[in-house]
Parts: sequence; structure tokens; C-alpha cells
Amino acid sequence: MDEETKLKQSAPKEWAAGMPAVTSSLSHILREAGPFRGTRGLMEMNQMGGFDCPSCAWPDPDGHRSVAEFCENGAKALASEATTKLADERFFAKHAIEDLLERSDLWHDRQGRIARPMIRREGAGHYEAISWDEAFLTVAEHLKALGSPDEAVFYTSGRASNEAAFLYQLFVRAFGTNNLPDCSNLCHESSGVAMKEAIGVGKGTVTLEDFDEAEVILCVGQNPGTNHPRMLSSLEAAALRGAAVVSVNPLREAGLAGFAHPQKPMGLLGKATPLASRFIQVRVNGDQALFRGVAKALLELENERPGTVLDEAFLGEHSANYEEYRNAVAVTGWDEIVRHAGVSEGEIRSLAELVCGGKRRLITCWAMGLTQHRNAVATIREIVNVHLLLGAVGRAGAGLCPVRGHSNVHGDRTVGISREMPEWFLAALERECGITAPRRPGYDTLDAIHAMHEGRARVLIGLGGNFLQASPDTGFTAAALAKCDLTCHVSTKLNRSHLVAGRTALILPCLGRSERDGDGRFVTTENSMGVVQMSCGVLAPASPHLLSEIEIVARLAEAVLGAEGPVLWRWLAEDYGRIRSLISQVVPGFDDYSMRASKPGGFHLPNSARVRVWNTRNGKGNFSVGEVGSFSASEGRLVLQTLRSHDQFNTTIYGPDDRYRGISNARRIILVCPEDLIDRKIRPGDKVDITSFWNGEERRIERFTALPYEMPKGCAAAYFPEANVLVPIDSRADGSGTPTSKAIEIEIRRSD
Ligand SMILES: Nc1nc2c(c(=O)[nH]1)N[C@H]1C(S)=C(S)[C@@H](COP(=O)(O)OP(=O)(O)OC[C@H]3O[C@@H](n4cnc5c(=O)[nH]c(N)nc54)[C@H](O)[C@@H]3O)O[C@H]1N2
Ligand SMILES: Nc1nc2c(c(=O)[nH]1)N[C@H]1C(S)=C(S)[C@@H](COP(=O)(O)OP(=O)(O)OC[C@H]3O[C@@H](n4cnc5c(=O)[nH]c(N)nc54)[C@H](O)[C@@H]3O)O[C@H]1N2
Ligand SMILES: [Mo]
Repeated sequence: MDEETKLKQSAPKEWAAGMPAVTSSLSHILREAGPFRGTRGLMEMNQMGGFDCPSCAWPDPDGHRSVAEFCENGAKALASEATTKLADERFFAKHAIEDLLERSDLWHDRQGRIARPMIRREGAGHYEAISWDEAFLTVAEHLKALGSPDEAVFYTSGRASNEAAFLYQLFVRAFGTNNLPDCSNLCHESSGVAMKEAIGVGKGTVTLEDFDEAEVILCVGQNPGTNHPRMLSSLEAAALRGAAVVSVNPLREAGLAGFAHPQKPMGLLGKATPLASRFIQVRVNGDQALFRGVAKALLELENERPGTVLDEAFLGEHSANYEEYRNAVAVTGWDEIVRHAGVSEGEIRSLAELVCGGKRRLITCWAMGLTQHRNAVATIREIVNVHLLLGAVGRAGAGLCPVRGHSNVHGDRTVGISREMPEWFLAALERECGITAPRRPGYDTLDAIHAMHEGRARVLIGLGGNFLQASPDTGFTAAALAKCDLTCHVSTKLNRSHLVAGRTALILPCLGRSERDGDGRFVTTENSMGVVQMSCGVLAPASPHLLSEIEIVARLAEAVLGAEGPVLWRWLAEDYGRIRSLISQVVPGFDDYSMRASKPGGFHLPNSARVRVWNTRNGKGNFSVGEVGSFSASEGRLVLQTLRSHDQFNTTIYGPDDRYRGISNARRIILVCPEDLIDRKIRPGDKVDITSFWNGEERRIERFTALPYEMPKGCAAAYFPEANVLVPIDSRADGSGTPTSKAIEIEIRRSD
């Protein structure tokens, strides 16, 4: 049935999880995987010795784990992967690509697992089955025919294991290019860049134990109720022992308002613990100004009560550029701060009082609400500035916590998935693996799209992910993909990147993380807090024709580079311990890798900032001095952010609802501040056409349903990936290049 007749909007929820989360988990699991396979999977997920949840990167507790250490959205991710339905050769024979293109992303996900390698030969309208050998040969022929290795692009999504990712980048570098874009380019790149410059590590500085000691936890630009539900347990424990949890967001997200713990009897009955004691309704992109305001209030408080607010010892011993920063803050006026932040001076001063109270044990968490803006790097550095003032880095209960997305996006970077790795890494690869590693930096995701458009790149290989739907400017990206000679995706499920593809298109289906790999082989992943641990699938593979990602990479590498060495690809893939041993010779911190990873709870990778060693150019924690600004639309226009509903994992759509926001059966919608709808004489439920504007360019989508939703005036929100058509391809964050998916200038008009 079409959306319009079924769409319902009710009041947003005031708490997350509880019984509705359990019911929803079970319905997805039972529908897709059935009672036996489904329950088996759930019982082993996130258990020591079991497999790592394929959903988000929030860590598991080191010690005790409850029998059900998963969340509703982890259960949905498992249901989607462990489904018993198969998209096999009969499915592809029945559905022409034209037909598949007409279907929704939700429909694609419901068709089940891809059962065997498939090829769409040049000019054909259907995918047909192909043998693994012929598939590898096809890719090898295309790669070998290129004028230069730089004409190929090798994308990675953050679900690949450390072992698969390491082998893949080794293959790509041995082939001769650094064209290794990844989903991180679209995600937390801004966090990595900002933190590396400021404190010398691109990763968070806290562990789960720090949440037990924090006095104040700020959740900025993040919706953990949906995207990191297990984080709510940590926030609940903190709130119950009296810590202040503060939500900084244009939207009042239910998951931060309250939490009914689904693994506690009272939680199941719907008794919710209030979480955020404060909600700061910042304007979209007002965060840099907000944190500048907090710094200003802190410096003023220090003047009033010298020696009690700032951490003078830390500033003296560990920081640089403090004087310049203090001067910059002094000349930033309160009116400017309030105008950009959309938050009153009183509220900002009160937040400053809160963060410097007690022992200054402050943790700041953030995600896409900060990273996907033009000034994302400057904003995150402003947060670091506040932490430096308080000495709130590298101390128990205090630190910086970029909350990562994909379950192994962190690990992939650690083991070399990046367009530009440091010299020590490349030199170690050469020394340990006998290859010659190219030094010229490769393309990031957006560079790669341009290169495909311009014919500078002709082959795209994707290790997981959904390149088309994850990237901005869907129309432009689609045209880029269609220009390729070959696109080849290592995938578990059907997605739109298989359909808008190069002249020849391949799908190489792989095992999912929940599935048994050979005789108990395991892989490893690194979570959002730098803990590396084993993941061992337990379920029978969805189809007998699947290979592990590692086997696929190894056989591909062998087809392209030969079996004679210097890297013995198949030999490495026979025993993943051999790959781990190579990793431990290349990347510091992985000694006794296999042994330590298979111990309960795994091991922590070293993190220099945690122990107050600053791997920056001057060996200090660096304040930054940026102009305060914010994105604003011209008169009569709105600022659109693109976000996730409760029923999706990135481009995988599990269902049509957004329960916490009170929306059912609709995805082609735009949420708008009620006043802005009234101003435009648009009624709730009216169809609207949306035009985005950037640098003289216009992009348009039609017949989205407008719904009122409480948020600051001038703001709007729509779901990713449906709204990606509107995201301008060249509007990127300064310094990190991340698309500005959270700030798009738009105009809405009632559809004719
Ligand atoms: N179930 C599920 N889990 C997931 C994912 C998923 O799709 N589904 N995706 C995974 C991935 S890859 C990632 S990166 C993470 C994403 O996790 P999130 O970052 O939580 O994801 P978004 O839905 O993009 O939410 C952005 C939040 O930032 C707010 N926001 C937008 N603009 C601003 C702003 O200017 N300032 C502030 N302060 N807030 C703003 C939005 O209102 C929203 O609450 O989740 C991971 N986990
Ligand atoms: N407008 C807008 N765009 C965005 C965002 C936004 O907030 N707004 N968010 C961005 C963010 S944060 C991210 S991380 C990217 C996500 O970008 P991607 O990582 O590219 O996208 P996913 O949707 O996570 O990829 C889903 C596909 O991965 C495959 N897959 C699933 N599991 C496995 C596995 O175990 N192995 C392999 N090989 N394949 C598997 C399935 O075939 C599935 O269709 O999107 C970005 N795009
Ligand atoms: Mo992400």
C-alpha cells in the first residue's frame, strides 16, 4: 500500500526501549530468521566467545555481560543478516534490473541474502549466476587492463573485520594505489582530523569505566536511543548515581529523555529512568558558538573565583596556544554567540557552571550532528578547547568521546584503510610484506565520485557498503557509477549500488558476522573505545556458495597479482592467525594479537592522549582559535538536516516507522518547525517539493509529505538516504572533506 494512505503522526515518545523495544526486536527476528536461528543468534551476540553485533560500535562491558547483551536495533541488524530468505539466481532471473530499480530500499532488504556470485554482463538486463573463479578472473582482467592502478577505486564500509580490511589494503597497495575511500569519509572524518591536530590521536579518549565516574556527560548531535541504544545503559547508570546528562540537539530525542531498561523488570513494565536532566535546543550548526560561549563563561568565572574553575596545572604543563585562545574568546561577543547558537546567555552560563562543578569530570560525546557541517572540524576543536580549559582529557571520568558508527569502522582505519597512511605504516608494510607501497595520497569518497565522472577512475570495488545511497547527490553519483567499466560489490544483501552500476557489474556474496566461518575461524573488531576482541559466528551460512570476506579478498588478490609472492594470499587466508601476526608486525599495540583478542573482553589498544602524551607537532594539547560562525539560509529558506529513522541501519531499511518520533509508515517526509509551515500556508500532511541551493546549483525532490515537528525556527529534517538527492556534491567540511549532510539550504513549496 502506498505511504500516503497509511502515514500516521502521533506525539513523540518521552522515553526509549522498554517492552515496545523487546516486542519490536522479536517481531523482526521471528519474521526473518525464525525462532531457532533467531534465538540462537541473539543468545550469542556480544557474548564473550560469540560474535560482535554487526550494528553500531558502542563497546561491551569488560566484566559481566547480561544474557541478552543486545538492543532492539542490534536485533534488527541480526534479523536482516540472519534471514532465511534467499535472493538466488531464480530471484534475479525473475526480476530485471529495471524492475528492481522501481522497488523501495525496504523491499530490497526483505528479499533475503544474496546466495551466489552474480554478474550483469555488458548490455544485459538481468543479473545471472557466475562461478567464483570466473568472477575473480573478470575483475582481474579489468584491473590489469587499466592504464594506471590509480584508475581503480577500492571503497570499504565499516563492517569489514580487521583481518579482511588489512588484507584488502595490502592488496590495493601492492596493486599500486592508495585509492581507499571509506564510509568514514562521510561520517567521523571531521572528528579524526580535529582530534589529531589538537591532541594527537584521532580517537576517543574514554573507556566505559570513565562513564562510571563522570559527573557530567554531554551528548551533542547524537541520537543514541536509535543509533547507539546500548549507550543508554551507561547513561542510565550515570543518571542513577547522580551524574548530569545533558542533551544538546535541535530535536528533543526520546532516547535521551528517558530509558526503560528492557533487561530489568521495572523497565519492561515501562518504568523509565529520566536521563537528560537538561535539554539545550541548539540551532542546527549552533554548537561551535555554544561551546565558545561555555569557554567564555568559564573564563569569566575564573576571573571571579580565581584558581577554582580552570585546571591551571594542566594548562601550564600540557597545553599550547592558551593565551591566543583566551584573547579570541574575550573578543567574541555574547550577542554573536547567542545569535549563532540560538541558546540564551543565561542557559550557556548555567551549562558552564555545571561542567566546572565538582571535580570537572566531564565527558563530551558526539556524532553526526557535529561532523557533517562545513565548520565541523572547528566545532569539534571548540569542544576540545573546553576540555583543555578544564584539564578534562586523560583523567578518570573525563574525556572526549566521538561515538562511532559502523561496528568496525575504527579497526579498519587502524589497520590501514585510508587514502593516506603515515610513512611509518607504509614503511612497515614494505618491510614485513615485501611489497612496494605507493606514497601518493589516494581519493576519498567524494574525490572518487568526481574521478569516475571524469573518466579518471573506471573500476569501483566495494568491500561492503552501498556507495550510491550513502554518497551525497544521488543523481550525480549514479551518473558517475554508470560511467565505470566495472563495479563490483562484496555484499550480503541486495542494494541500489548493485542496480545503478558500471557496464559490467558483479556481486560477490560473503558470509555475515553472525555466520560460522569454516571450522570455528574467528575475526576481530575494534569498538568505539579502542577495545579489540574476537568475533566468532555461530549460525549456519545462509547459502553454501558464500565465501568469507577474507577469502574473497585473497582470491581476488591472487587473480590480479599472482600466487608466487611476495604475499602468499591464499596461505594467509587459510589461517586468519597469520594475518593477525602480520598486523602485529606492522601496527603497534597488537602484540600477541590472537591470544589477547580471544581472551574474554579482548584488549585495549594504546591511546597516547589517555595518558597525557600528546603526539602533536609540538608535543602539547593545542587550543585552536577559529572564527565563530554558523550556517544560515537566506531569507525565506530553511536549513535541512538529513538523519536516521528508528527503523534503518544507514541505507538498509528495516521497516517504515520512526517510533520514538511518533511517525509510522512513511519515509518520504520532511519534518519542519510548525511556525515555518504556518508561514508558508502548508498544512500538516500536504505534499511539498523541496529544492536545495548551493553555489548557484539547484537540486530537487518532489512530493514529500510535510509534517510539523518541534525544532528551532528555520530548521527542517528529512531521512537519509531518501533526501541525499538534495545534498550538494561539493559542499564539504573544511579540513575533513565530509559532505555537509546536516546543513542544506532548502525551500519548500506545496506540490501542484
Ligand atoms: N540503528 C542504527 N544504528 C546506527 C546507525 C543506523 O543507521 N541505525 N548508523 C551508524 C552510523 S554509521 C553512525 S555514524 C551513527 C550515527 O548516529 P547519529 O549521529 O546519532 O545519527 P543521525 O541520525 O545522523 O543523528 C544525528 C543527530 O544529530 C542531531 N543534529 C543534527 N544537526 C545538529 C546540529 O547542528 N547540532 C546538534 N547539536 N545536533 C544536531 C539530530 O537532530 C540527530 O539527533 O549511528 C550508527 N548506529
Ligand atoms: N545524507 C546523508 N548521507 C549519509 C549520512 C547521513 O547522515 N546523511 N551518513 C553517512 C554515514 S555516517 C555513513 S557511515 C555512510 C554509510 O555508508 P555505507 O557503509 O556505504 O552504507 P551501509 O548502508 O552501511 O551499507 C549497507 C550494505 O552493506 C552490505 N553489508 C552488510 N553487512 C555486510 C558485511 O558483513 N560484509 C559485507 N561485505 N557487506 C555487508 C549490505 O549489502 C548492505 O546493503 O553513509 C553516509 N551517508
Ligand atoms: Mo557512520
